[in-house]
Amino acid sequence: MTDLKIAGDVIAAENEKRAAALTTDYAALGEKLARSNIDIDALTEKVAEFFVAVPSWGVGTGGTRFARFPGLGEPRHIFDKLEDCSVIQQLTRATPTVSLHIPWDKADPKELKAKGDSLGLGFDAMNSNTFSDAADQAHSYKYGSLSHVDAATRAQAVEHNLECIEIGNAIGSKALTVWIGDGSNFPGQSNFTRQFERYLDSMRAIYKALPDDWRLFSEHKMYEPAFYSTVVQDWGTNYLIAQTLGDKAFCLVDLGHHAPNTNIEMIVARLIQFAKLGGFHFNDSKYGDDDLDAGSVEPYRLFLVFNELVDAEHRGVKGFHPAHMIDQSHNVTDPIESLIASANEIRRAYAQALLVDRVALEGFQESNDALMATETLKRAYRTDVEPILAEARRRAGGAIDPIATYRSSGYRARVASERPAVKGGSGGIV
Ligand SMILES: [Mn+2]
Repeated sequence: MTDLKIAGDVIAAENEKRAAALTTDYAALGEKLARSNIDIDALTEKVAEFFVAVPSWGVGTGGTRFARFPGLGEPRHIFDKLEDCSVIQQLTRATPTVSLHIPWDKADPKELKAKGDSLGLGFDAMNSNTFSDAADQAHSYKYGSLSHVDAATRAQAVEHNLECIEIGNAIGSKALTVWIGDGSNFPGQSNFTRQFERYLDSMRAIYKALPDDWRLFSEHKMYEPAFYSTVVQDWGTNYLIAQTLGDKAFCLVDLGHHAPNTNIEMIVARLIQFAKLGGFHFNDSKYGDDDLDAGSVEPYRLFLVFNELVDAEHRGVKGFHPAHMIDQSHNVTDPIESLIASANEIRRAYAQALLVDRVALEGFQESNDALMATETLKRAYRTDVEPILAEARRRAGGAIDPIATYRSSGYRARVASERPAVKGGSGGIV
């Protein structure tokens, strides 16, 4: 029996208010799509089967290096975080798994598994943390972790990743994501070649410990916390890592980890072509690694990324099953609302990409009809697919309007009374 945090009658009452309008809108859209020989129900089924993992660290209020302004009823530990994640899943039915970050979420794996089971949640990729020092660790990561000049520090960082695999194994995870903050702040501070060689050696040790049915994701990021050079700075380096390590190693693309104006959808296409796309951290950005909500600034870019994913799906690319995860920092919103909205935006981009007439597009590409090719994409993007998204949620037992339903449930006020307020002030990106 799943322990549901939002009362079923709240969802039913909220859905009741919107059911008739949804039926009308869904029928109208169905009629419109039928004129293009698209079966709306088949589309709704596909959308309903598209899932994205929620990051455990996303349900707490984030911050910047300047300050953090906590919200009400912030989760105190991983078990509170899992409850918040279950609310997102209950209302959207798009987020049945949670991605954990160790040591932040460290707890007895049996208790983690039991809590996940009770809430109807599974576990997605594990995330290691060697970009900050844990309270009791012997060697500091101030000057790096997996690529540190000191062998004992590297060994400690490798050991931590092995522990993440062990915990993940006990709770049903099948992947490890490694992102490091290693790099340098001054020209000359580090030898690029030796530093990368040390990183590869450490990653080889982690790769060796990976269970057969696991995947290892390395995540690139252009800059920050190191501001002159970063060891895994871009998709080229990331590809070299995945290629060097072996078949179970893949590249993870965090949408916010590129220079502004980078053609991310093209990077995605390249990684798919060479079978090294491991998955995504969805978010949005304007300037850098802003960790803004997915689809909030550049929804068309999100659509173009999904256009590549659906193209690969359409072509039946062998072994294509990228992991979908959200990685955002919520500074000014209720994190649960941001994650609900983001999960919906991600599904929206997927639904729009499914609407692209791929036969027509290929024809326009082959005949050099640039205008009609781009119009083909725009036609799909301009379609208001909200009735499909809402219907997918409704059919799965979720909310037609998940944010309105969340607000009327009073969940935030309830947990605010149960969870003592956290002091703000200190910086910290989560
Ligand atoms: Mn990320």
